[in-house]
Amino acid sequence: MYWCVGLKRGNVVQIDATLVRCVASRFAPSFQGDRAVDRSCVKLYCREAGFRASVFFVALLIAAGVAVAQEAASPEPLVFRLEHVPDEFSVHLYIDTETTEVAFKQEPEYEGSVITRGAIFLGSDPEDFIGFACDHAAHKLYVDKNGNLDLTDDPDNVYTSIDSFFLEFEGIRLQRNTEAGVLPYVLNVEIFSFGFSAVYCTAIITSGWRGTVELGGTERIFAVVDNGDGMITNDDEFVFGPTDTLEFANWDEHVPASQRLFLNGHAYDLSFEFEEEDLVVTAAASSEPMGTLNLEGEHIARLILAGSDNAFTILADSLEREMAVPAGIYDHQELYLLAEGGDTAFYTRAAHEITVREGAQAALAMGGPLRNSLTYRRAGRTLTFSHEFLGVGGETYDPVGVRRPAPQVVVYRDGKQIASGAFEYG
Ligand SMILES: [Ca+2]
Ligand SMILES: [Ca+2]
Repeated sequence: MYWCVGLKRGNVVQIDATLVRCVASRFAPSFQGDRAVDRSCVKLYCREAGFRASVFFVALLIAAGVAVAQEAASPEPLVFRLEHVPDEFSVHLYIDTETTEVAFKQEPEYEGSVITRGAIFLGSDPEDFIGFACDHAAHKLYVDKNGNLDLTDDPDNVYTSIDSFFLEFEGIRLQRNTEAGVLPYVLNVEIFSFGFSAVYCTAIITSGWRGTVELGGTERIFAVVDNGDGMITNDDEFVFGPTDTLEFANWDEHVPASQRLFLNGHAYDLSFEFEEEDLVVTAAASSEPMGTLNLEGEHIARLILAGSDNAFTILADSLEREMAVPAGIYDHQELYLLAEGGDTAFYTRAAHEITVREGAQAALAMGGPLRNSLTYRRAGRTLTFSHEFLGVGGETYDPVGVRRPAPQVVVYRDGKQIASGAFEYG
């Protein structure tokens, strides 16, 4: 005799009756296999993993027993191995050339006289920085990779600008001693000087860990970009690769990292462990105290919420007017609105504090419909117009995705056109 068992919506696997009893006794030792024969539907409770699976007994079907053991195990924590990639990302690091005194004990002989010394901060510890010195005339950057304030004792620590005019240094590889062991990071640094004194520097981290995962009911690219301390916290970033659920969103989505993720209605506790150069992510399904977020605006196609203090990072792109979310304080909001017809999207980012309490309702006063707002400023004989898209909470939106022609302004006097112009982007 054969049975059919469905342990996961939309994913039916076929087994025989012997295997049903085997699976049942494995997950619920008190389960009596014979009872299953008398009932049309039996629920198996897994005490160890805390999950519930429904077993539906239906028609005579062909056996495929091995698949069942795998399906039954799916509510176990999911484990993903993400590979280190050196140059996929672009996450800014704090860099300081003014207030942090980097007094090197030993420096190379520079070619020029204009030298910029500074600190690139990795992680959230203010003591944890990488010192560097830039010799502007030579277009060279010296990096104190081992952090001993000696710029002459680090192998492979001199970088030449990739641009003959600007100071742009790429592919700075570091082996960082972190609490999670020695980990690889790759940075790019740019230094701009205006005149003799004003110097502006940027540092981005381009390395991270990336893999394909099945989370929130969808297979997708998932990456973690760590800011250099080997600990994954909300100072870091997650990157979700594009899915086909939103046509406009054909780019990678950066969201604040967290050890708790709520992805399209699925809550996970995440833990991270570095194994050699890989990052192993464990995602355990979790049940959380929930509240309701009322979306007051319309046309919201994607919502990202995040917070500090172990808050969930929420990414939702299938939205209800009343949305169940884990209770918590969310002080980071990002919204994408999709215009009717779906060819133009609008993006906003805000930092309101929204508290969602268990069993209670909270309001998100953001979203469409958008209003056009036109303001002007007069300076002498010149009028400068500004145009903004405003949401229901007064938040401003930028158009993204398909670029439409910029709005035009035409000025008339006594019915006669005297001036016209288009808005610049930004
Ligand atoms: Ca050194
Ligand atoms: Ca970190």
